[in-house]
Amino acid sequence: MSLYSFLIALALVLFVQGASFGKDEKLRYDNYSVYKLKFETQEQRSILKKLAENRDNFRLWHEARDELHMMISPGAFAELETEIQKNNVSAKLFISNVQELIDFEEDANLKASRDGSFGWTKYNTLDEIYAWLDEILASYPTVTERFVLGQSYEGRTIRGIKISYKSNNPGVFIESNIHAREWITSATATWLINEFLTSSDELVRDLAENHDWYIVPVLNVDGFVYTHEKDRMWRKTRQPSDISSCVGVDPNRNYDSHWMENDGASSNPCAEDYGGPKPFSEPEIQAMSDYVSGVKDNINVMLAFHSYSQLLLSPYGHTKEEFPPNYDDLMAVAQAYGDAVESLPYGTVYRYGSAAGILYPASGATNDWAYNEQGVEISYTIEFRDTGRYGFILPPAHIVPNAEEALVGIAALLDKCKELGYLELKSTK
Ligand code: 0X9
Ligand code: ZN
Ligand code: ZN
Repeated sequence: MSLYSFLIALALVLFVQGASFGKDEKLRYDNYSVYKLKFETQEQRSILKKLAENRDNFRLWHEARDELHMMISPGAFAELETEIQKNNVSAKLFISNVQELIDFEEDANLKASRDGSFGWTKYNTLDEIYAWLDEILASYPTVTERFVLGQSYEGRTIRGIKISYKSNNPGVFIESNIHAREWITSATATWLINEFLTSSDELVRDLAENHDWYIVPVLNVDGFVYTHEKDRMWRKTRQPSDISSCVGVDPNRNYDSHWMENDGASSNPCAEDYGGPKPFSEPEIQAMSDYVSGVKDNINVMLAFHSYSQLLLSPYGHTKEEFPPNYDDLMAVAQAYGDAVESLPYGTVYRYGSAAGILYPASGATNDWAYNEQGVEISYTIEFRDTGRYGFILPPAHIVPNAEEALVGIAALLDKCKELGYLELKSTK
C-alpha cells in the first residue's frame, strides 16, 4: 500500500467512525407527532398496523385492544388522513412535536450530569448505571452480590445485582429495560436498589431484608445505548437480520414459550414486534434464560418492567381463550398493587388483567415464559407511567414519583403473595 492510499484509507476509517459515533448524528424527530387512533374492528386494526411497516413515516408506540398510538413523520400526515377517512377511524393528537420532548429531556440530562453524580433527576447512560452499580457493590459488600447474565450481540456485559440480607428468603426477580426506549424502567430499578440499601423507612427495610432481590436494570444493553446515542425511539435489540435490512428483534417476543403463536408476534423483521428467526435468537434473551433457569428454585415472583400505560399484566399473553390456573390469585395480587398506588397522593391509576385479555396476544414475553416454563407462579409485566401524554419520553420529574409508586405497589403485591402462600421456599438453598 502506498503512503497515499494508506492516508486515504485512514481518512475513510476516521470518517466512518466519526459518522457512526458523532454526537450530532442522532436521529431527529422534528415535528413528528403522536396520535391516538381508535378503531372498532380487527380489520381497521391491521390496516393501521400495516402503515407502521413503513418505519420512516409511521412507528407504533403503543397498542391496546381498541386503540393504537402511532408516531407520524410530518410528511406522512396526508397519508394518515386518507386512511383515517377511508376506514372511519378516529384520531386524536397528543404529542405535536416529539423532538421538543427529546430536547427537553436531553437538557435535563446535561444539566444534571454537570452537577456531577448519578441520580434520579435525569436519565442515566449505561456507563453511568454500571459505574454506580460498582460503587453500590463496593459500599454494601456483605448484602450485595454482582452477577452477569452474559454478553449482548454487540459484546456488552449484561449485569445484575443480587441483594440478600439473610438466608431462606423468598426471591423476586426484576427484569428491566428489555425495551430500549422505556427509560423509566431502569431509572425505577436503580432507585429501588438504592432504597433497599439506604432507606431507614420501616416498610422499605421489611421489603429489602425479607426478600432476595435479583435485579437486572438494563437487559437490552445494545438497544439502550442506541437510544442514548442514535435513536431515542428504538425498541428492539441490535442484531442484524439475515433476510432483511431491518435491524433487531423484539426481545419480549423472543422467549421460547408459545413462540409466534396466535399472531402474538410478527414474522416481518421490520416490525416492532418481530419475534426473531427462532426462539432465543437474541443472545440477551438466551442469557436471561440461562441465568433464570439456574436460580428458578429461588424465584417466587417475576416482575418485568415496561412503559407505558399503567397496567399490571398477568399470564397468559399468548391466548385469551384460556386463563392460568391461579388467575384469581393473580388478579387479587394485582389489585393489591393498584390499590397501594392509588393510596399515594399522585392520583395515578393502574388497571390490571391478563395480557392477552386486556391488551392483545403477545407470545414469547418474559412473564409468560417465567410462568409457563420456569414455574414462577406470580409473574407480571408492569407498564409504568404515563398513559400517553409523554409516552416513552416521560420527563425526569416523574422518575421519583413513579419509583415510589413501584415501591409501595411491590410491597403490597408481596404482602398479598405471602397471605396467599406464594412466598414459601421452593427448595432449601
Ligand atoms: O408489547 C409488549 O411487549 C408490552 N408492552 S410495551 O408497550 N412495553 O411494548 C406488553 C407485553 C404484555 N404481554 C405479555 N406479557 N404477553
Ligand atoms: Zn402453545
Ligand atoms: Zn415494553
